Amino acid sequence: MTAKTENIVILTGSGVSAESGVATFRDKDGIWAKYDYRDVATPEGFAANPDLVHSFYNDRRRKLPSVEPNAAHIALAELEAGLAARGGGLTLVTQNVDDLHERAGSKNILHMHGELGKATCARCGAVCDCVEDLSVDHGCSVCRQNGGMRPYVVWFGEMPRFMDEAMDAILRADLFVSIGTSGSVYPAAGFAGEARAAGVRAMELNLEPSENAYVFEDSRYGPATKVVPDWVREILG
Ligand code: BJW
Repeated sequence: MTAKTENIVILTGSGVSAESGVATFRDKDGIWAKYDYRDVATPEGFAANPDLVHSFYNDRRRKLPSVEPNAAHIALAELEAGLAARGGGLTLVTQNVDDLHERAGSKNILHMHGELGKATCARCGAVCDCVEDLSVDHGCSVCRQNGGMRPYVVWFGEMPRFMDEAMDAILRADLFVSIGTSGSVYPAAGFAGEARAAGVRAMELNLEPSENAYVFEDSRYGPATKVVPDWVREILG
């Protein structure tokens, strides 16, 4: 792409963290091959069996400190700094609940599906940092009630976070780039179409064509640790 690319919005999915050892969802060995999403990623599943849901997220939270950002996360942080240095900007909208973008140095991040490192109280709405295991006995440090704490993640049927901020950034962008996501979960999967409808160029970087590959004007296929740094070098020159 040769046209001006000073303001970029990037949407990332679990594929960007795959080479760090974080599981994707719909790949052959992905999370949904081991768990039924209705049991662990819906409000109904949580109401039916909160112990199972806490255990599912506790396991994933415990693994976080042992995984490291990879070359793709690092390249995206360098891109943000490089664009800022020449007067542009980058908004990183991530569906991922891990903290690898932060640890790589990205600053302007919107976690639209929440964060594993946080918990929220269903009774008072407080959001707090969470490094330890959660359980049904956990108390809220704000309202002091027990039993309402849940992972700060967005389950199916719940409204993703930062939608207004994400859409505003997309409509102001020169380029929208989707990285490491299958394009099967909405509203994130609809961002590329929204970008195109607003005249914003859209491209995807993924291991293979995503479900909405037809929407993108440009694409690079391969492992994120290869295609993302290569593309960032092109943009930053
Ligand atoms: C690599 C790689 C490497 C591998 N390098 N690439 C019918 C039609 C349309 C929509 C709906 C519908 N029925 C229901 C809906 C809405 C629903 C939805 O989209 N469902 C679809 C499944 C059909 N969406 C919702 O419910 C959302 N909310 C919503 O719509 O609110 C509005 C509303 C509310 C109330 C009433 C009415 C409307 C909420 C969605 C929440 C998603 N939550 C999850 C789990 C929670 C967080 C967690 O536990 O981590 O978020 S599901 C899971 O999927 C997770 C992910 O963020 C999300 C996306 O997955 P992702 O990241 O794309 O992973 P994969 O595995 O799918 O893909 C990985 C990709 O990487 C692949 O392409 C690989 O090739 C690639 N890859 N290795 C580069 N090395």
